[in-house]
Amino acid sequence: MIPSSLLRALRSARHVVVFTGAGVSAESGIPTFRDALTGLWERFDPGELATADAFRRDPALVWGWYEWRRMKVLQARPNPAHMAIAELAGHVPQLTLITQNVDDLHERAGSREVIHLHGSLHRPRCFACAREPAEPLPAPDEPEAGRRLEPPRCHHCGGRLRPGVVWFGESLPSDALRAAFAAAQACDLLLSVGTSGVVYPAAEVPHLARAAGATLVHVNPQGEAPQSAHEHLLALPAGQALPQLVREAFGG
Ligand code: BV8
Ligand code: ZN
Repeated sequence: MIPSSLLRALRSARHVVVFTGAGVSAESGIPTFRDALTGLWERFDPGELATADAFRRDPALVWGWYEWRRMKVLQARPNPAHMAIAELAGHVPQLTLITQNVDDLHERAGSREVIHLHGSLHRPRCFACAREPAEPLPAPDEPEAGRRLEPPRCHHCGGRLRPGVVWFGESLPSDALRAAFAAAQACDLLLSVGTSGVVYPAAEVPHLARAAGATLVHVNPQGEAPQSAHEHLLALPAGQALPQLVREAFGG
C-alpha cells in the first residue's frame, strides 16, 4: 500500500528526478552488475573486469563480457517500470531521468533526454584515438556466457574498439554529472529505483536531493528502512511498484 503522504508529494511535485540502477532492468532479464558475472567471468569481481587495466591485460575477455551483455540488451524489452517512468513524465511539470545503466531500455520505453552517468553499451569507441565506428556494430552472434571475443579494429588508426562505458577509475562525462547534480539539488522529489548506491560519484545524487530538502522514495526489494519522515521505501520490484505508484497518484 502506497502511503497517501507520498502520493500527495508526487502529485504536488514541480520537479521530479528519477535515478535508476541495474535493478530497474532486472525484470527485463538484464543481469544486475553482480549477476552479470557468470560463465568464464564468474571468478571476477566487477571492479576488476570493468577497468581499463583489465581491457589492456586481456581485451578479448573484457570485450566478450560486454558483447554478451549487449546481446542480452538487444534480446530484452523495456519492462513495466521503464514504461511507468516514461508515462510519469507526462504527469509532472518537470522530470529529469538519470541512469547508471548502460542499456537503452529507458529510451526504448519512450523516455527522452536520458542522462547516462556511466555511458552506454551502444557507443563503442577506439581505445587509442577515441573515434566511434562509422557504422553501428552488428549484433553479436550468440556468445554463450563465457566466450572471449577479439574487439574489432578502428577504421581510422587500427586501434582496438572499447565499450562506450565508464570504467572504475575513469571520470564520468562532466556534462552528464553536472546536469545530474543540478537536477538533484533543484528537485522536490527523487525516486531512486533499483540501485545499491555503492558507486560514486553517481551515488551522490540521492544525498544531494535529501540535503536540498527533497522527498526521497527508494524502490528496491532489498532497500533499507527510511531514515526520516521525508523518506519512503517501497520494498517491491520496480516492475510492480512504479506502475502502481503512477496509477494511484494520477489514475489511468
Ligand atoms: C571515479 C559502467 C576517479 C560499467 C559502472 C578505488 C580505486 C579506484 C576507484 C575507487 C576506489 N574506491 C572508490 C572508488 C571510486 C569508484 C567507486 O565508487 N567504487 C565503489 C565500488 C566503491 N568509482 C569510480 O571509479 C568512478 N570513477 O571515481 O573516477 C577519478 C576521479 C578524478 C579523475 C579521474 C578519475 C567510476 C564508476 C563507474 C563504474 N562503472 N558501470 C559497466 O556497466 O560495466 S558502475 C556499475 O556498478 C553500475 O553502473 C552501477 O552504478 C554500479 C552498481 O551495479 P549493481 O550493484 O548491479 O547495480 P545496482 O547498484 O543498481 O544494484 C542492483 C540493485 O537493484 C540492488 O540493490 C538490488 O536489490 C536491486 N534490485 C534487484 N532487482 C530489482 C531491484 N530493484 C528494483 N526492482 C527489481 N526488480
Ligand atoms: Zn582509432
